[in-house]
Amino acid sequence: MALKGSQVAEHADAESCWGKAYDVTEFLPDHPGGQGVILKYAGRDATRAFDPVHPPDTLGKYLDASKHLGPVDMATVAAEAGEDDPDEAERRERLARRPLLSQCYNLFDFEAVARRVMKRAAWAYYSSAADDEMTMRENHGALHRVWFRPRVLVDVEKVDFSTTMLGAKCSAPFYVTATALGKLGHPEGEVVLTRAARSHDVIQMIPTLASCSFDDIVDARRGGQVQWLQLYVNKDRDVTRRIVRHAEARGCRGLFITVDAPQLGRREKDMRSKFTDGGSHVQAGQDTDTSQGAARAISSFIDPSLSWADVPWFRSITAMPIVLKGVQRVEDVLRAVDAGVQGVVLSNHGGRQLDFARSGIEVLAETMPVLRERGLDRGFDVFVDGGFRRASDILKALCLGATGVGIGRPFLYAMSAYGQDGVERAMQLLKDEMEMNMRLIGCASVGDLHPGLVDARGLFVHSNPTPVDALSSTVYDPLVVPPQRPK
Ligand code: 173
Repeated sequence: MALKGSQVAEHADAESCWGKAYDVTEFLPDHPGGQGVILKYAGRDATRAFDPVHPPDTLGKYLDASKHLGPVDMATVAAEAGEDDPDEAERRERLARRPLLSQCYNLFDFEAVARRVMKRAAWAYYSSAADDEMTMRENHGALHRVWFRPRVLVDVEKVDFSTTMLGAKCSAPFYVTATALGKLGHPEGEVVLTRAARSHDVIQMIPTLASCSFDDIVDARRGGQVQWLQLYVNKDRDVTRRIVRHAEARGCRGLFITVDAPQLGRREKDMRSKFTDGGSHVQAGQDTDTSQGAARAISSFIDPSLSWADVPWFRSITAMPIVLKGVQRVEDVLRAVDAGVQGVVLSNHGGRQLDFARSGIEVLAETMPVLRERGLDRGFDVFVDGGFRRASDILKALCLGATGVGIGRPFLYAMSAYGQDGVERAMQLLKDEMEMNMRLIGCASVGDLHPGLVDARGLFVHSNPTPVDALSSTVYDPLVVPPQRPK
């Protein structure tokens, strides 16, 4: 039952527990995600479906003010679409019966729980990666090719793994890296990560495409808590300048410019889950392209013409340290040094962009000897992310010369499954592992870690690149030898 403008107007003095009504009739054909998904929610409360996948200013920006009909009494609105859905009822049952938080002992446990309790489309969005997902798997697999060469008989009674990143002190050598659309996993979104990061004195990188507004995420900060901004560069440089200056004015202590996403990768799990979304059949037979999904639609502002020539401009508009996020070869690290930025993140975007991009840990092992040889390794921060799940993984990167390690999906999974408590436990588990492993390696502080403590020779050998479950093997029709002729 659609809400009438006149009905809404009667309640113009309503307060906070009231929702808002919009007339999107004329906008329907222009919706980048297709009409079907809007029609599915017509006359119902669409807040929970809308919020996670639309930046907070979307309605203000794309829907004329005359279509903002005003507040509406939620008690008179039909239930959310999906509440009568048996799959959803089963999911809620699984959520209610999920393991106790105390039964999660490592970051993989959160992933396993999240997979069972998250909404299907949200899980598909977070977990998916580009093409055959080779790089996503390689990210973690590569860490299995680095082994320790521990020292013994070192006094490790006291272990200190606090460190400094871009000049800011933090309690551990990992940070919460930027990931988009936090409300897909938790109704409160990224501020949950902010609160957990605060209680652990861990740095948080705020994503451009957060579900919460930038100011909400900054407002959730307390005391001297450190935040950085991850930036997708807008084609409209005035918009970009405004975002950067605002972040600086609000106290962000680093600007991480994403350089690995001139176009968003194709993540097929994500695309398929959108395609089978209940609303999509409304468009059956029409030529509307829903396969792009929300992520591609909301990323259309990203400037694919961004180049090295733009770096001086960024340096001119901000005093924040600038870090290029998504660098994938030593030649480009050297270029970044020349360009006068303060660091790089060796990253392939969690395997979500170029499939067969090498792991960050491999690029790190390629990079650091060159930087050291040229005396460029001091005062230039080299971060790495992708596939890190254990403190031992993080320690391997630190031994090879990384300043810090970004953790993305695992904190999203912990948040999706258990909220703030989950993220805090995930951070604590990493710290517990860190303390133990530092002792066992024979290092009392981060400054004691060095390349001699690892054997990384296997890192560059991609000897078994095809997983047994690869699509190519699933669809492969084996060759056959000629059969015997019948009698
Ligand atoms: O990896 C991503 O999904 C990502 O960076 C992104 C980019 C644009 C919109 C949504 C997500």
